[in-house]
Amino acid sequence: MNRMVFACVVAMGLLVGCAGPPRKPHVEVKGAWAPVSAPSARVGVLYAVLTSDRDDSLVSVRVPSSVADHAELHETFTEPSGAMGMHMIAGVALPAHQPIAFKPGGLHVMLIGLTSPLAAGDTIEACFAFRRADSLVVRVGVSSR
Ligand SMILES: [Cu+2]
Repeated sequence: MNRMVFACVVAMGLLVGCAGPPRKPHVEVKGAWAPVSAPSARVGVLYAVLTSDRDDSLVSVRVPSSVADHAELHETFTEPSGAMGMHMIAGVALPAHQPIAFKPGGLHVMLIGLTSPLAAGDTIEACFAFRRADSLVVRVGVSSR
């Protein structure tokens, strides 16, 4: 009898140990790059492909004030007239295991108020913040690709 009680206590201890808080998603950011900006440009742009292993969303991207005043999440759209425009969005859904591409003509991170032009070979450290996953600091290379 005593032995059974002991066994149950141990089993419960193991269960509690396994329960813990639910695991956070992990987001992978690949191929981050920024095009070289024109000498007079006051805005720049960042691209990357984000893949989360659980449902999550990107809520913001921050860059050092030495690079730009701030960064915004933008989406490009085509008006019925065929003209292209873009607007700021509050966040980007990252469904589990689905790569979400930030690319020319689509989603992008807009750098507003560049302190100096983005030159080939520069590296920007951008902080990607998510609804659930831990924030990630991503090294973004500037290239003319
Ligand atoms: Cu934009």
